[in-house]
Amino acid sequence: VESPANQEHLETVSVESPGGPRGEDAASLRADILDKLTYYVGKSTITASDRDWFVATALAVRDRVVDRWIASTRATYENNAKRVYYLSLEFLIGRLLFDNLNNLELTETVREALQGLDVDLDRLRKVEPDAALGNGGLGRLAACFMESMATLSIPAYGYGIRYDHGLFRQAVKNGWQQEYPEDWLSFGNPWEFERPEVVYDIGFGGSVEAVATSEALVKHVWHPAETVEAVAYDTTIVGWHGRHVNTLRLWSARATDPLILEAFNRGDHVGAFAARMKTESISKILYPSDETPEGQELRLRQEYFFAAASLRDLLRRHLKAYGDVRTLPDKVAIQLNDTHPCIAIVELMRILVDTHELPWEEAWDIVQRTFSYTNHTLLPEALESWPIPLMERLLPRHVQIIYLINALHLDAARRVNPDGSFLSSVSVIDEQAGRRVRMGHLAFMASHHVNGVSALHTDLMKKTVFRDFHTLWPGKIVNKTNGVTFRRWLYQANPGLTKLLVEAIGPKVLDHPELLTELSQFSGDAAFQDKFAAVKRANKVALGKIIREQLGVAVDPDALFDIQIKRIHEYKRQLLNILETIALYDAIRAQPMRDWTPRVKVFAGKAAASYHQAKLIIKLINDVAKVVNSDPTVRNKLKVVFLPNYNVSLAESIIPAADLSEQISTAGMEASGTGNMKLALNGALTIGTLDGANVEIREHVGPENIFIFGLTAEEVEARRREGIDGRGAIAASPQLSEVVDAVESGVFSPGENNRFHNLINALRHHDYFLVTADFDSYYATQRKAGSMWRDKAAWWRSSILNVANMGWFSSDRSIAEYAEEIWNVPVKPAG
Ligand code: GL9
Repeated sequence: VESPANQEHLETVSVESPGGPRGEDAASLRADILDKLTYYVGKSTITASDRDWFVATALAVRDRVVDRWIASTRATYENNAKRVYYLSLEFLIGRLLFDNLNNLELTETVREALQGLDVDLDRLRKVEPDAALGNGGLGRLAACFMESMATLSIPAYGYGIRYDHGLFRQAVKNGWQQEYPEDWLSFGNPWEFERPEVVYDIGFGGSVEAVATSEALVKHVWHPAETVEAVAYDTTIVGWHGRHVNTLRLWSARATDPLILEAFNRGDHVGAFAARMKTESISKILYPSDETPEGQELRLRQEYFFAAASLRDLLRRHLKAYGDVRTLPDKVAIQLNDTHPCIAIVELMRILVDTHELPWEEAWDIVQRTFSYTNHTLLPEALESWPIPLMERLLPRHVQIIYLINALHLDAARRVNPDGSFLSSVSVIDEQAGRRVRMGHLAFMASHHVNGVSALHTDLMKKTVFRDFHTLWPGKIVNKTNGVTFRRWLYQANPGLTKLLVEAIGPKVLDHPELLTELSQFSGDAAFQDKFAAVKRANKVALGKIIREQLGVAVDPDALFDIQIKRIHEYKRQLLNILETIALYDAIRAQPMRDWTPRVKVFAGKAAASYHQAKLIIKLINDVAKVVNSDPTVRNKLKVVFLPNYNVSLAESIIPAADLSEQISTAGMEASGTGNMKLALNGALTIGTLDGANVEIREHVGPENIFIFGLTAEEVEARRREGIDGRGAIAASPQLSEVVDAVESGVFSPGENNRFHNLINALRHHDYFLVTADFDSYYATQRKAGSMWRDKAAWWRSSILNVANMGWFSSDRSIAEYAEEIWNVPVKPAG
């Protein structure tokens, strides 16, 4: 087994003790993998495909998780420990093989086991489909948090939906985005355990009956017209060193059989299945975050379905252990990931009042001591509200409860604020555009803590969306700056850098990322800089290979890799970046012999299917790429690439290869960002606005190691008050004028001059995202970054100092803060 290939891997990857914590040897793992291949997959070594080997390997690895899982669950039960429930409509997990292998410290053992079978682990790694049960940052945060909660030994459960189809697959045809259905389950999912015995009936529609009880009180009984079964599927979440294992429980919708049989027996064969399809559509697809009205009813069904099933499940567990709903807040913390799961608040009230017959005040007190809510955006279109008629039709009892919650809340608000000036602003019911239920308001009043996701975002929450709530409940809003799990985003994604860090600081850095600061002493050391630069170069060569395979474009690994990877959205301003690219292209063409810094501009990201402006930005990037990449005058100085189908796995390949990280949102609009953290952690310097967590990244890495430009959030607000016409800014900037002319005259769309009319028109007359206002400042700052790149010693020093000072952005730190200040549960530090 000591093949040269094996040696190579040992050199780049191994940061673990041989055989993992249990010292298991490769031979026994190999036997197990063969066993799975034969008796589970039903294949021989001769006929097995990579996918078969992947399944066999995953099952053998999963076996090594189960004992720890059972032990963790039992310990929680025996210690009567408080449990944390993380309710989220999105978990953007990605692949799990290396998460499990690395956290169990079995990567090298499995690699060796497979080598004995002539199978390459790195090939198997690539056949695992991404579990893309999320749209972007919010869903990926939930996945990082699950891993950190397991790492810190917090007894936590994630609850969500097992979508048959995750986020769409993006193809780029002729420069345009096209969406294709994603089918991650088509070859089965070896990580999950189906739990056919864990099933709940979830009701919809029907009527509410008021029954008089003996004490002249009224009891409400909801008679749903429709029921859907929620079936549980469990996935294990392994913490670092395999010390603790938690459960991610995802619900799948199933039509109840009697209904179908009845229709079928009536002879309505097609109709029987149509009804079934409608019911089961609840867990068919992940919803895009920016959506059209048509999907509203299905979305509300998804939210209630998963919230109700999760509550039933956690209450069953609680009652079995403690026999009393009144102890719920002592033993349970429920974190609401955005407003999507917030109907759970009303459902818990319904269960406590209608089923357990608790007095209203007592029930409300339990609710308020159990729930907490995370806000992830200030964008008005993302703050959910439901039309009352829709809610009355689907959840009639819940609407009654919401009215009563609101009436009591408004009474209290009136006592604090007798002139009643902000009653309409704090009401749960929005009377502006038809009557709607504001889920954010409901979440705020029902929670003991409400948190933002970066210092700036939390501050803006207090001043904007929740200003009046903040005066009613000062102290309820707290900040919990996001973080990312270093196990995935450093140790797995960048084994070369990880190895270097371990060599420099020692293996303890893997348990204590705050020790990364010890790297600072090497930041100016030429020998260390060389090693550090060599790791980055190797990662860039690897990304270059992907770029060539995907796009047929050759890129120079010694060029500056300038990277913007995230959802395509006007506020994230990919448009600003591509306009600056055009300006640079013009400048190089005007003076081709100047000493330009060679650059590769890398873009990747998906646009919501119905978001036309975002799709047009993708087209512009691709059209610019076509012109630039085929122009011999800029050869070796500028390349532009748009990598299709951005997902967690592609991010793992791009991030370790980044030199410059684009975090250029209009200030005040990006709640936090988490890609910004992953990139800086991997040694990319940030070019960014003072937005979201960029502000805190600057504080940690130091202002001399980050390129900040543009209007601040306050200046953005002031500028918008003056008007958002961009013509003045365009006229004042010769460079921007030239860029706008080029786009308008069809340089990038020969024969179709008006292709980008909508983009240019918005810049001129309605530049809400202030692209024109920030353009010159961005262009100048890009040139500063370009000249620093040429001073290699200065660049690597800064890059090393970025890595050294990013330890604080570990999601272990975020989760430890939630545990202490919000959930009131103990943590066991990693290691
Ligand atoms: C988001 C914010 O926009 C990000 O700035 C933030 O980092 C993440 C996680 O807190 O949450 N809120 C939000 O709705 N999305 C975010 O990324 N959008 C998607 O996930 C698509």
